[in-house]
Amino acid sequence: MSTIHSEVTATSTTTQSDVAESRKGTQKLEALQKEEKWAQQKWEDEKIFEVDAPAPGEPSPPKFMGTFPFPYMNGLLHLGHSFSLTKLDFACGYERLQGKRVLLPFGFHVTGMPIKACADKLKKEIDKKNEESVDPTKIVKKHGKAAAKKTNLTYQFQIMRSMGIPNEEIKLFADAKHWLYYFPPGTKEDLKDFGLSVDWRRSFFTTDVNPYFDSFVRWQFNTLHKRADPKVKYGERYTIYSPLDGQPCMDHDRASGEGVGVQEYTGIKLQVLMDELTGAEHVKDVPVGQALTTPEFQKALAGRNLYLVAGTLRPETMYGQTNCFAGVDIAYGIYAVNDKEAWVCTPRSARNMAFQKLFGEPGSMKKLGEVKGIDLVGVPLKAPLAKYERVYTLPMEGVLANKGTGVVTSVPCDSPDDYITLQDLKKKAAYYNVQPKWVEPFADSFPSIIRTPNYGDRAAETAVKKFKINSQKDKLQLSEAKAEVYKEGFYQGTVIIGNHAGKTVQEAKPLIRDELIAQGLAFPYCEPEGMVMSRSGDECVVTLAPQWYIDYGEEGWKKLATLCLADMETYSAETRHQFERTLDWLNQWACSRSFGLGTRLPWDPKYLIESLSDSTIYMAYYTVAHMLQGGVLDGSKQGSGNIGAEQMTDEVWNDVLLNGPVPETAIPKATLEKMRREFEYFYPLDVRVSGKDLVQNHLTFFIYNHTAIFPQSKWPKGVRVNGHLLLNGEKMSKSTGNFMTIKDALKVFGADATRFALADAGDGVEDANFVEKTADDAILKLYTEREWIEENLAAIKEGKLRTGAYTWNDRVFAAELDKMIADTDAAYYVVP
Ligand code: A2H
Repeated sequence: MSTIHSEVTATSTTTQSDVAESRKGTQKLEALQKEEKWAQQKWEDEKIFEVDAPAPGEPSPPKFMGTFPFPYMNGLLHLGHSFSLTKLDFACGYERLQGKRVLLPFGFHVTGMPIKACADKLKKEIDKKNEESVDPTKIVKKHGKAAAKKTNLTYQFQIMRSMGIPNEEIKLFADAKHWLYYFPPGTKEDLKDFGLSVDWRRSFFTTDVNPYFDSFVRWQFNTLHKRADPKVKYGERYTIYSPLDGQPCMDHDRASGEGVGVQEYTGIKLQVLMDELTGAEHVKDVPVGQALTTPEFQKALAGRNLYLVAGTLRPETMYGQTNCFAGVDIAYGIYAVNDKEAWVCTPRSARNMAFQKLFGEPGSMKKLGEVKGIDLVGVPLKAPLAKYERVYTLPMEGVLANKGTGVVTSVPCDSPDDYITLQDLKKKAAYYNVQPKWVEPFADSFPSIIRTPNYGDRAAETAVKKFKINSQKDKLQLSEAKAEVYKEGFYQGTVIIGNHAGKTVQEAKPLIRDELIAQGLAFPYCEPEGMVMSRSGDECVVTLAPQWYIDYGEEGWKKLATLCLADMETYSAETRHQFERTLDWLNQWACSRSFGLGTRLPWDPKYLIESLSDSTIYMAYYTVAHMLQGGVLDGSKQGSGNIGAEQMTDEVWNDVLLNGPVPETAIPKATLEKMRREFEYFYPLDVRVSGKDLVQNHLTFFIYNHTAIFPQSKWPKGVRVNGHLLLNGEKMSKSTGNFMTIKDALKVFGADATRFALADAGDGVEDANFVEKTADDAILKLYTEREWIEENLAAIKEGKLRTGAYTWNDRVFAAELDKMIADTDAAYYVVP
């Protein structure tokens, strides 16, 4: 790092003048930091960022309220947070200069699993340490770093240490509550040092540890639930789930796979023609499916019908099946479904099926045997809806073990992959002992299923020719062809075969799927769209579980959200598009959990409300927080309203935030009126500033919930999102060491120079870049500026400066300032 700070720790090879130079550098930094402290103290003493709504009869200036999504407090804030924060803080500064009364409140989020999971992990490590009497760091030494890395094993103890927590304090973090009293106050101090213009009286942290915030979230959920058209409902839903944690694994609970949703397949059951495996005419030249005919396996199978189950996204094409593909190297399991059926699929997909209750009790599975893909080649099958009496299992190179069931049913008419593989097999029949009679009768004479305007009735074949695909090895062209054919078929295709001939693909697809399922020829199968790992190190599955969910995506509600978005300032067209896309696909969201920290569901208190759901309208809480909680984050002291948390009933919240009927309460009327005034004055929220990755969940939830709870006049007015922050042109990452916390930056550059470099880092939704050299240069420039100001102040004092009418130069200078002001206005009042 080429920072002034690190230069001070010069090595012996540095010359005297270097040392002097760098010391001078630190002196400058220290002088600036001293002044920052002085100014920050003055702001605090004079309470300049503490603002209230005007009292009745007082003049009412225009207001501005801006917020930043309260950060999750399992560690310190980094430069990326501070980057988004400056966007908000600068805007607030600008609005203050416009004469507005500006509110910038700041809260801390501790809801959810991660803190609890880390605390529990630490507790386990400490218990183990006591047992084994070894230091946790020695465990790594003992088992080796490589082994630890391989198993993705990082000790919580080490993580705590890397966050700068002294060894002797680490054990305290085995209690989840300790985190709440460590990171939020520490972060508050860092942000004060950063010079953030916050009204700290209104700060709080979440969960039922804070009884005031808890009452607010309970009111919010009751409001969503107790209404003619409830927004919170109960029912079985597909959801990403961690078997190890025994509960849904939402975005915030994931070590990887944030934003990964549920992929819904149709599982097609291709029945193994067991009687034909031995001796039948078409398999007699080569042994086929021997693993399936052993006495041991037959005994385990106990007369069950055996099926290869294929995952497909195109159930409407099943009329065109010509064969089934397996990956030769894939290890398949054979699982009992009940006492009549057994299925062949990958163990990973079986685990998903088990949690979707396809094998009986959730999570239960009975494995009857194993078979390698190569041993399935040639196995004859009965494929539902296919025109052939029997089709064969063939080898395919591109079958992935970690997608679907690892079994692919082949439709050469509409799948370029299937078409080209079949052609390849036709050319080199000896491949894996594939017999020509398993391929030839199918490779060219397959039926047409779907008519398309641009690709005809054999879309896959047309695309393979168009993209000049010669074999399965032309992966790039194949993936292009696949995308084209899929689009063409789905949006413009018409089914030309079977019961639904004449219908569009979009109409026919769900009908054919439902029929296949009703006839027992197929089943719904889901899995995560990509790998999702929980923070407890478990590979997640999709489960079907009864749960409380928020009914996002419901048509009427979606309309309101769309209306809200239409009136919102998004500061860039790209952000608006991202919101529109999210509104398109976002639907039901599981909001109840059984593990972690948070507020309990008021009507079903065995559940906690998950972390993205208790944080959608809390900006309204800021408007009255200071009257409830006496400046303490956990609400353990009463605030200026002298109100007990138990007095904050739903009726009182209704009165304060929704102008509801007068509640029966001991809270004085004047106090309620003052709270209402605070809310009415500062709400709606003018801008929410955040990183762009929150559009797809939090920020869209924020829109939805505002429209469900508040009248239109209180809907949010703006969201501004920014890109990620690079550090010196590289991605910030703890593991590579290219990482900086706000605390570090303040030590190395001080607040002002850090803010200069952040201001210079970028403005749009693309990635921004924090350059340390810019911060270093800012230190020098600020110092020079300070010297110049001091000199001139002294000169004024001594009467050395010219007075009188402006000269031409003065006028040029004044005009330059005016231009800058006009430019600033133009930049803040964005014209879309
Ligand atoms: B589709 P997505 Cl007609 N490895 O079904 C490789 N491919 C696999 C697979 C695996 N483990 N599991 C499923 N698939 C294929 C029919 C079909 C499909 C037609 C046209 C296009 C098409 C007949 N094959 O898929 O990556 C299956 O082939 C193109 C989208 O999850 C499944 O649907 O999008 C599709 O890939 C799922 O791929």
